[in-house]
Amino acid sequence: MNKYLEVSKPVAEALDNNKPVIALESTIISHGMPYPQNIEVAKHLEKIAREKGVEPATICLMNGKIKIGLSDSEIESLAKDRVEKVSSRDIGRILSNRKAGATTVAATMIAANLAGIKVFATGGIGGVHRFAEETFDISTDLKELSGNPVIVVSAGAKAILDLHKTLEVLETFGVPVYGFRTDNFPAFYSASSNINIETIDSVEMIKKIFCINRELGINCGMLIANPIPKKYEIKFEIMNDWIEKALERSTKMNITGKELTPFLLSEIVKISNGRSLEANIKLVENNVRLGCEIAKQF
Ligand code: PSU
Ligand code: MN
Repeated sequence: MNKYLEVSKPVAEALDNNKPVIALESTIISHGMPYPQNIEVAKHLEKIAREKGVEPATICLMNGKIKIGLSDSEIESLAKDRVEKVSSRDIGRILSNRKAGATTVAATMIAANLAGIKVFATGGIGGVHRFAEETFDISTDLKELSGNPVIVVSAGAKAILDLHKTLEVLETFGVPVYGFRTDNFPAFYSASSNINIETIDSVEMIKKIFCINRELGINCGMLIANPIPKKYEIKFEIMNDWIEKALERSTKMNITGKELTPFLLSEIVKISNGRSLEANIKLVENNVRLGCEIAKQF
């Protein structure tokens, strides 16, 4: 085990005994959702996993270590305190200054891979932002998906992004993308985007493809796009209006870099009167359920 990892007792036991484990990220707690819903959600996601017989490993940085598996009080401190959002390039700095950090999809993939965890569930990955042809804003999540053999379950990519460009970059980076029981790339709050992707019907097949890639030395991750359940979705047309308003505000306020995604998410929660938050919660729960089924295959 890498010396910077600190694996909690229940997660270490599960890994030692080949029991299924699912990785969960912490940026969604600290920056993706408002307090106090973020605490409830983080704890509820762990509960869903345990009920399915899968050990949840929520990941963050604390006291100079990459923590794999958190206690309730550690989750609370991530939700309440202002901790930094940590992507790949921030890991070394935050370990060296021993501060707390919430890991993005990118950083969580690196940590999960180091710990030997193969499946990771989140809400939506980061990707290519709208107008990236001018801003060059492309999430490191895409780069780490190409370099870490971890299966990521997500509700497609956040609708605040340019979904076409996001899929193009994933293709360039050689990342397999499959729609779970759909041939349509989900748009986070909406179940479909009218962009076609490859479909996959079973968790057995997901495992099979992942294992073949590993046997060939193709060490990329895999993106499983799992649509939000229809009854909780917000139609793309409604959503897009809210997103455009939030984007306008971000341009006016000159929000860029790592601040942009959290800013847009919280603006959309305000503009939608909390409806986007409710959809966000439902889709993450749905992703954890599917992630657990995949984790049980290993
Ligand atoms: N999905 C959510 N809420 C979030 C994020 C994803 O539902 O807060 C976070 C993830 O941690 C993702 C990050 O990795 O946003 C992407 O940030 P950026 O675009 O700066 O790479
Ligand atoms: Mn960015």
